[in-house]
Amino acid sequence: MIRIYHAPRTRSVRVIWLCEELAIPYEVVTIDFSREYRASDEWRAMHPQGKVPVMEDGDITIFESCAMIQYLLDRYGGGRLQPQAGSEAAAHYQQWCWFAESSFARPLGDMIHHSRLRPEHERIPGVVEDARLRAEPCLAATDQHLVNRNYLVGDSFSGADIIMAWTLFLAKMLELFDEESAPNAWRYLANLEARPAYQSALQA
Ligand SMILES: N[C@@H](CCC(=O)N[C@@H](CS)C(=O)NCC(=O)O)C(=O)O
Repeated sequence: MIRIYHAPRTRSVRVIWLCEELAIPYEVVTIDFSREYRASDEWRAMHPQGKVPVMEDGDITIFESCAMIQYLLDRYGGGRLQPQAGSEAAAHYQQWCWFAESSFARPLGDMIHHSRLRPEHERIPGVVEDARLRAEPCLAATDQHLVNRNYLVGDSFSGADIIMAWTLFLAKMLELFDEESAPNAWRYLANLEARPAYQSALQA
């Protein structure tokens, strides 16, 4: 059984969402997202940075949400929700997966740390402004790519959209864009958020 260590409104939603899309059984273990618990030896043994999510499948334990997405697609997807390995579409699929988490989500994480997660005395206001400037070109590139498109790659929904949706969710939460400033990203996110599998994942 796949076990997903989860905290509401975190990247574990990506993993639950994918399990729902693929209709594969999984179990959710909701963890205490407090700083104290995440710094505990118990949780550090699960995740080296004390973050969420973590996933187990039998003897396999994985941290990093995008690795979980790729593992689940490769192991249980049966060719669904990702292009054929080695194809041109797969190159773009990989590009958008990595862009969404390693380039776009990174400054958003800095903003969240220095405006919400850290205690006041550890926050550096300049980091928030710098991160906003780093996030803006990522948002613009995403919005531009989505002109006349419903999905990142080709005409079909894929794992890349699950990854990007959560990044855009964070950007929206941080009020980095709205319907006027990035209309294509806004429409794209609204369409993805309407998917029943996403709605189920939000209830976890
Ligand atoms: N690249 C990691 C990022 C994990 C991450 O930043 N998780 C957030 C919740 S969505 C977290 O645990 N934040 C707490 C912290 O950074 O201390 C992944 O995709 O799993």
